Amino acid sequence: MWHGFSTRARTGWKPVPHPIRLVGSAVRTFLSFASFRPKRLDEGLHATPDRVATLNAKPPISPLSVSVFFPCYNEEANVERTTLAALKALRRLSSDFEIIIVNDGSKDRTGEIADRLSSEHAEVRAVHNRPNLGYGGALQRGFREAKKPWVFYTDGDGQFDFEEIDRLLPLLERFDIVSAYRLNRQDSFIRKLNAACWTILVDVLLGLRLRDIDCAFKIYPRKLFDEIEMKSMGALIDAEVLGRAARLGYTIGQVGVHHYSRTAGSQTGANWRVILRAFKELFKLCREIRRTKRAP
Ligand SMILES: Nc1nc2c(ncn2[C@@H]2O[C@H](COP(=O)(O)OP(=O)(O)OP(=O)(O)O)[C@@H](O)[C@H]2O)c(=O)[nH]1
Ligand SMILES: [Mg+2]
Repeated sequence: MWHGFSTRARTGWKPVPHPIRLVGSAVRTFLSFASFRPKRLDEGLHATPDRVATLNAKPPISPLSVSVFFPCYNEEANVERTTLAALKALRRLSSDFEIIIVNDGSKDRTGEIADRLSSEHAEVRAVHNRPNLGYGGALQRGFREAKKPWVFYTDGDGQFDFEEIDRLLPLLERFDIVSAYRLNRQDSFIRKLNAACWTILVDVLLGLRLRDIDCAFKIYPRKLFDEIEMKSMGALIDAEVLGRAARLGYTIGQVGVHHYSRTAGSQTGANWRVILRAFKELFKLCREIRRTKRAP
């Protein structure tokens, strides 16, 4: 007779109410994943002295040389404002920067506006995915297009304040990557709850210790993108890049930044298709990352 997942069948324990059995099996699954991965990400993954030396050979933080990009899908109402805000903040911060607008196959006038901004400002470049490749495809394009030793990205819809890049920079003295978290996330309760569960799941599965994996306010060393192969075309891209980087021994610092409501354009991030695709990609990614060799 098949006993399914009954604890009693395998251990001889007394019958317990069904919900408790379910919780027990969830805890066991959690522990088996949790024990699989390293615990202290912030301290690196048992890196050898050679590896530490390579990681420490970081590009200078001052003066900062940085590529900044933002993905835009149907952001005709936001792209100009976002680009001008980026220009203002970066002119203050650095004399060596480029801004890349990644127009992800928009169906509205985003591409046209991006091209105009690019012709008006020498620091601005517009690249176009045709057709739309999804959030992951847009981020991949941005990472690949970046030419400067540091790469910063945020969203193109103006939900973050470029002036807060300042907050990330001091952490680059101690960490290889800085990934911000939203101090006052401007989303519905349900969306925040979904995001919290998603973060716990991704942290457990990928061995990360991050508060807000999907916060679109991060800075990476450019060389990371020569070392990893990115595959996610959807919302999993943030988890993929961070998970692969951690596996290679990169350390990740975190800092809070402010988050603002969307003032124009339409919301797509909470779309069911986006969420289902992220789950599917997550389980595939976990299998794949586990197969890659960890930093020695
Ligand atoms: N959803 C989505 N966004 C894309 C895509 N390609 C680029 N983007 C851009 O990625 C950024 C994040 O998407 P959003 O739809 O704002 O996602 P979100 O911030 O989670 O949700 P909102 O509350 O709608 O702002 C925006 O700047 C989009 O323009 C795509 O294919 N789908
Ligand atoms: Mg948004």
